[in-house]
Amino acid sequence: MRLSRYFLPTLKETPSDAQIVSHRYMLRAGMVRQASAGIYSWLPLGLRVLRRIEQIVREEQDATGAREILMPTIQPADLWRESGRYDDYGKEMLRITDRHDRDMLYGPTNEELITDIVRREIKSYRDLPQNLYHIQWKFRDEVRPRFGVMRGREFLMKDNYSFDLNYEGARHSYNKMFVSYLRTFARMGLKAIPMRAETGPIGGDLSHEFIILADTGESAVYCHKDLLGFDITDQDIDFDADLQPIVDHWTSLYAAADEMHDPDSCPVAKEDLLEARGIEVGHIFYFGTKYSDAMNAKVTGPDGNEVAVEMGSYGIGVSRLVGGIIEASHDDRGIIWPDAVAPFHVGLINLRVSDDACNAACEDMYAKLMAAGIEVLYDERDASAGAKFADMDLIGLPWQVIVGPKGIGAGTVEVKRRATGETENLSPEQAIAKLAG
Ligand code: 5CA
Repeated sequence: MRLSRYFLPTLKETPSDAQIVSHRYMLRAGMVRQASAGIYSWLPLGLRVLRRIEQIVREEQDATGAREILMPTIQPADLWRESGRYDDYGKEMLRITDRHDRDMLYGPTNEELITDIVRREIKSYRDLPQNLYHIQWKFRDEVRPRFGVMRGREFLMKDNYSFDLNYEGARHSYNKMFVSYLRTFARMGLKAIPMRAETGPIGGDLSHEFIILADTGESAVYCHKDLLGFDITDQDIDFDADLQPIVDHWTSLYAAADEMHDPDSCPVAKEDLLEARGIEVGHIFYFGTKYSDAMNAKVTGPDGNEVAVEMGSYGIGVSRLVGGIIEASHDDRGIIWPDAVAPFHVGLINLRVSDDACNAACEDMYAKLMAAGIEVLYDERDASAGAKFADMDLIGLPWQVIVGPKGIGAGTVEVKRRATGETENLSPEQAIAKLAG
């Protein structure tokens, strides 16, 4: 992508209304613009990151055997009257009336709608288990939307719903999501801690939040320091096998929120206890028959009797993750994207667009990197070196290739790793080999 033909409205000044670093950098890097409080437009660079995150989430959901669907954003109120949540949800729910005076709402979550789909189609225990997810915009009319996309009113969520015949099946579905979440966040370059949680308005009696660590996080977390030591992506997981040992292993290392942490009964020895701050990026719930009882979602069991299906729901804050990753990975010059979610892999900087040799070297490099399947953002604007460096550091692509007249004279380009600032002078061929490797 040539920067002069891209839409990247970067800002030099720090926007005054942005309180936290991810919000400031997302505005400054031209990733999003606010449409209304807690409601954002995604500009090209931001959208690329959002899509990357979404795709990792999708791949890891699919790997568990879950099936993707797409439910609408607008839902009929009647389904929520059946579950009793139409009144319970209060002002957080955006209520809409259509031209026929029917009560509708912009979905804050989808338990009711999915239960309606399943109760119509699934009649026998033979059709269970089912595990369906979608990645769709939600709306919650938060009292105080803040921190940019981290606590928005409109936000993108992956929500998955499991349907099982009995508790054992439901527990297995829960464990699948538990393990899948560890992998999902690890693939994004994040350390995520599963923490026993309250169930809130979703209901039920078993729930874990997944917290990524960032000094600026809203929640205080206590856990065993070894929780950060595992790498689950090394393991080949069979999602049909018993996953309880993996879940037990992670939960045995204890993680609790500030409100739930009691120093006197904490099972972790003082020297092993890690006190950190984090951001909730995922939340999983087992709630049994709460919705299936209320909405009459039953199947015929093996004994011929009807039973309400056992359910769970499992959310990931896809748009929140964009901000969360920046909170976890940045410096005072800008964002440092983990490779897996970076909007482009390489930023190619042409330091002198008035110089034929620089242009020729850049064009050649650009063409070859793209031919090698590497995504490149090529800064060929007629701007100062300082402005180009500042923008490239701000938008945080993992690699920079800097091409200037001096280097070209000596037959080299400079390759810089954004995260460490380490640079190397390489021939263009060596640089391509390094970046493609
Ligand atoms: N139905 C369940 C699970 S599918 C549910 O809605 N869970 S939730 O309320 O915990 O939301 C799931 C995830 O969405 C959260 O972990 C969080 O990462 C994200 N999220 C929730 N509220 C917001 C918000 N206002 N802005 C951005 N992300 C949010």
